[in-house]
Amino acid sequence: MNMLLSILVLLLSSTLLTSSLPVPDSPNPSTHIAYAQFTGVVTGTINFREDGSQTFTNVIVQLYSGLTNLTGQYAYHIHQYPVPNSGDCNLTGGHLSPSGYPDGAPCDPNIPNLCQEGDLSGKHGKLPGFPSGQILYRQYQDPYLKWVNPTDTIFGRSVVIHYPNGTRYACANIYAGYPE
Ligand SMILES: [Cu+2]
Repeated sequence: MNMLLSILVLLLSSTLLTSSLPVPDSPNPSTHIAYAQFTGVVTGTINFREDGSQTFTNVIVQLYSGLTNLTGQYAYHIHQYPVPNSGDCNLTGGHLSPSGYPDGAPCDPNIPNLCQEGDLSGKHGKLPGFPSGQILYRQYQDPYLKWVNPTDTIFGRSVVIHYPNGTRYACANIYAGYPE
């Protein structure tokens, strides 16, 4: 019993010791975090977070409802402009493309450097329709999204999800930080 107790004390103290040590931080902790929150015909969030070495952005797509065409594939992109107060997705301009590739230019996921930066589904695949009660989850790393330069950054843009026939279906602004 005494031995058990001393083991317990040892475990506890080592836990305390471990937790009181400074946590090593990455050399360049990222402040580049953003999200788009869908609250209309589509619900869910897309989170963007640049890694500490600033070489890629980690993207997490989590949708809860709205992609109701179960046999369809939904394209989605970062568009140039934020969604206006009217909520009209048609007023968000074309795709974010600092490299200058035009909308409609082919995007081969095997040659993503030739894709528009904002063409998320071109580079990483379209989103499938899914039944209610399920969650659609996608996670990937994208080295082409930019954060700093005002003409390149994803801050202040929007994400548009297109219906399988191509029409703009849902849109949400990209804001800094995490959703509340
Ligand atoms: Cu689009």
